[in-house]
Amino acid sequence: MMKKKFTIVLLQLTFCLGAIASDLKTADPKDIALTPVQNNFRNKIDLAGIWKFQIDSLNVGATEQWFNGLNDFRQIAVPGSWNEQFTDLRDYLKCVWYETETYIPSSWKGQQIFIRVNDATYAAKIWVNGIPVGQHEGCHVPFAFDLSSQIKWDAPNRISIQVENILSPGRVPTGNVAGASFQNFPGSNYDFFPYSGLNRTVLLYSLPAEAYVKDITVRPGFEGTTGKLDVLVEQEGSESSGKVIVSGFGQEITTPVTFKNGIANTIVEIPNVHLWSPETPDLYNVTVMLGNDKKTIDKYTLKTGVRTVAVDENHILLNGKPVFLKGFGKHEDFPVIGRGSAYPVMIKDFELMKWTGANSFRTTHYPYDEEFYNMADREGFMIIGETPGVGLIFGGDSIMLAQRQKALRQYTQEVILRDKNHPSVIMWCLANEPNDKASLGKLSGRRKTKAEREKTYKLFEEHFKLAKTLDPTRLVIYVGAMMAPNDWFKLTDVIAINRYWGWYTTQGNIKLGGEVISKELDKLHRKYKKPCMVTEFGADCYAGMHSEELEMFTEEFQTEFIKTYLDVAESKEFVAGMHVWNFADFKTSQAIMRFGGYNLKGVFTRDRKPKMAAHFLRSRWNSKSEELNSENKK
Ligand code: GCB
Repeated sequence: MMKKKFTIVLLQLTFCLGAIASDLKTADPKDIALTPVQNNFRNKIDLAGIWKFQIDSLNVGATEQWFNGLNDFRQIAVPGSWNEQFTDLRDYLKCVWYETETYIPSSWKGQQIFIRVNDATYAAKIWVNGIPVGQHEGCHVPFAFDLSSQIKWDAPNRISIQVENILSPGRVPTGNVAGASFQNFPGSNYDFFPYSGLNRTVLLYSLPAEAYVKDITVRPGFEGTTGKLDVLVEQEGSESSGKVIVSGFGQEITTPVTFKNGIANTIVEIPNVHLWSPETPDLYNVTVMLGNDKKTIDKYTLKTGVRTVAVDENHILLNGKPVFLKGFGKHEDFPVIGRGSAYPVMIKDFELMKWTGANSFRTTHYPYDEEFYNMADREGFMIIGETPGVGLIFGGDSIMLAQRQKALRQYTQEVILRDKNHPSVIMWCLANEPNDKASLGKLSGRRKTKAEREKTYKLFEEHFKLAKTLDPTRLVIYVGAMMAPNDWFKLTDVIAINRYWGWYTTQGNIKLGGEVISKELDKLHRKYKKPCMVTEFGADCYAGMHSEELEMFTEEFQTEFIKTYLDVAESKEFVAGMHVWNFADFKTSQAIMRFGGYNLKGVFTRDRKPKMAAHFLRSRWNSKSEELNSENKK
């Protein structure tokens, strides 16, 4: 009897596991190309609010069919990181389940219904009404699935999302790397807290069933006073005709297009074009309509700008003229919210960046909520858009290495698909401080042989080739620290380095730090003949700590450190940008170097109060002499 019961349970379990493994589709990056919008042809519902939440530390939820309803749940706010909302879950990174219910308006009947999760860090699986929908791996990038066949009409629909953020050497960013130089708890091999869960909103949206615009790629350029927008449209369906309408500044230019195999391409000329720049962040509407004069099937409008980006030996050129990038590396990080989207904080950050006189930032160390890019487009900020490629180690176990390579390829595709039409994004950063060590266990161990180094170079080169193929219009960089050979800079458009001479090395000696960075920049430029940027430099500062003589951790030291680096940059024509690390103090895993579990290199505190360095930057970046200096460099 016992044996029979056991066999039945086993069969049920096998069936259940089988169903889960085979029925969860993997997300198709192509489905995230266009941000869901509301218009006459498309609908969307934002599922932000209070959801049910249950931890599943033994990972039994799928076999016990928690997708049929959570029984022992607490409440959680979405968006938001679970680590900040619960007193007992700060360091918990294993499996959890989220659940919510929603009606789908009957007016959506006959349309294709999708779900879009804007960030589930790190891996997620979705069920709707207990039916498996799909899965995605990777943090801070959206994914979407077609739910049309799983939903119920005239009844609530249960949406169940399982998420886990287990740190692993095979994931990107990497975690729990044995023998890594960075030893902390939780074991992130990166210097920001591994905030987990549904950090951004979840949307339901509908698309016309007959055919819909799946992707629009706008590549801008200009000749003289005429703008040229190369517009590529991809549709899902077999509609043969459509039009592209470009409008703005009193003009409306309509171009009919014909689709062949679902693709249409046209070049729209804009006379007397308004170019996008930090001083004039002028945006055009690009509307794509599917259908003919009698019937419109779908319509999608995006905002974009006309501008070009290039480099010469010394400068980054925006619209053919040198620009100097003044700004910060940042984080999406705030008390209680963790890495969750919080638009008041975002607006405040833009206000504070403008207050300092900054004109750019890098989305360290992952792509941010899409609203950051919309804001930057409108406010005239130049963005270095970064993938989550942090802690990339080009060594160790070959299976893990292959997993990391795969993850970076996927991220590059997802990030470019999502953000390619933003004029504010002038550069892609594929990786922050990749590491070329031979093995994971002995990170400071033996150097690679020449053959091994050549192999790694090829692996890294693949990512640059992919980025340039997907987007030939932007600059592509990686940000180098000491752990990678300099010849990787052969791959980049701009030499970008993170340096802390005077802080982690030559500790406390800012003057010496300044001399070292100066010589290093000269050497790099002499060798590679490319414009250079210091994409990170800074010192931790405990707000309110002071000293008469310069002393580490004080406001005076941080200010002097930043000033010294800016002075060095100002003396060199080929330095095209300086990004202070960091805009604001932020949460990290616990480590001896992270007082209270914070990186204190912010020029603002975590709650956005200015330190002395923020006031210094404000006077420096807004001063006439600074403007003259930037002018002279041109
Ligand atoms: C770096 C990393 C950044 C760290 C920073 C620091 O080079 O890119 O993630 O937070 O140094 O403060 O140590």
